[in-house]
Amino acid sequence: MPTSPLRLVEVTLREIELPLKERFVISSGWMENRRILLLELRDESGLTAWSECVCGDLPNYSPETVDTAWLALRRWLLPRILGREIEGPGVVKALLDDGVQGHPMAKAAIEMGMWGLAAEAAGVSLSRLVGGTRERVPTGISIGLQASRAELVAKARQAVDEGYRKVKLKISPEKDIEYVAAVREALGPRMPLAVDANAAYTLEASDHLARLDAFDLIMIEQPLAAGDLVRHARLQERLDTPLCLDESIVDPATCEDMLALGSGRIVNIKPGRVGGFRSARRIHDISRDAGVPVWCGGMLESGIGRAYNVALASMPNFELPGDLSPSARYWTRDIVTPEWTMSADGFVTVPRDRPGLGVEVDTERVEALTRRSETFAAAAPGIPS
Ligand code: OSB
Ligand code: MG
Repeated sequence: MPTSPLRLVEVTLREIELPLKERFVISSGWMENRRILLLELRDESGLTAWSECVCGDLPNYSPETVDTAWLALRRWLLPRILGREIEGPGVVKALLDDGVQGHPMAKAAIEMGMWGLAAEAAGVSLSRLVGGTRERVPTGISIGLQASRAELVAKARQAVDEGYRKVKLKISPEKDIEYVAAVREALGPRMPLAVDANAAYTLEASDHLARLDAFDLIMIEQPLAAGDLVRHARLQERLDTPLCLDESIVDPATCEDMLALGSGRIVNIKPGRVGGFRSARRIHDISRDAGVPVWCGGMLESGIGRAYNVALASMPNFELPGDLSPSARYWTRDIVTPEWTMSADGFVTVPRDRPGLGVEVDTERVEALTRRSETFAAAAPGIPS
């Protein structure tokens, strides 16, 4: 869909603190009071869009954090975008990559915000702008590591009762086989079940991981380290269960490498992790052409980040349920209206007939939750170069 040029005149960075209903534990760390970095972008015609930088507080999932992203945005990334005439959101990633290595989540926050702004400007939904076709997207839950098998089973049962179409369990070397066995036993053979190790294993654990084949899992997500594409391929040869890569897929090239090496058979796409929608859409297309299904992962986003994930997940090759839980799973109250909800049969409706993100940001609540903010303006706003 063609869009008209954009020129950003002002961007406000804000850090808010939003307490999760319960602590979320993964093999590499945990989150409780979610520190969330939000961007509010304004273009020369006065349109605004919000976006979310999905980094966490600590560099356990990826090297980036809220603090490194703030620094990268203010020092290197915003200065090269502010005030510049930009053809469309599709060119933003290349502008941000020129001379700046890494920082994909910081880059994605700007890039996705530009998609949001472009959707506003064109008067279409983000879903339509990115080429989404689904009216509603199937939803899965990601359940953090629990203190006991009984607690995990209770959480998994509750998720099934709520209508979730996929249950993903976090695992670690201390909490894997017995935990998965207990949940498979409780949910029966038909419930789509997956596990996510967040890179907690090494290739030496191959025999141990092969025991997971007994539970008919739809995938094992990221068992080995992010850079271990060759080792994932070795492991995949040993396992019947498909491997899915999350941390490893940082751009379209790593997705191609995964396919060439046979490092996995499913891709988790998180637009923040890959530097934004342009890369996410290319990974979607590359995977589709290879017959590899993708699904949309989550980073415990607020309702703002969720709007982007839901729009992306409405694209055709997002065949598996995404980690797109409704607002109430994470927060006592979200920062958008309406909040994101899930139907009793486990779908989130894509707001295809509302322009832009499809939700309103509760700016008063955001203000009340703000811990710091900083506004950056273009040197000569609105003056054509
Ligand atoms: O590995 O998918 C992951 C949350 C934080 C960091 C990494 C991951 C996750 C999740 C949460 O699994 C999914 C969600 O947002 O519901
Ligand atoms: Mg994961």
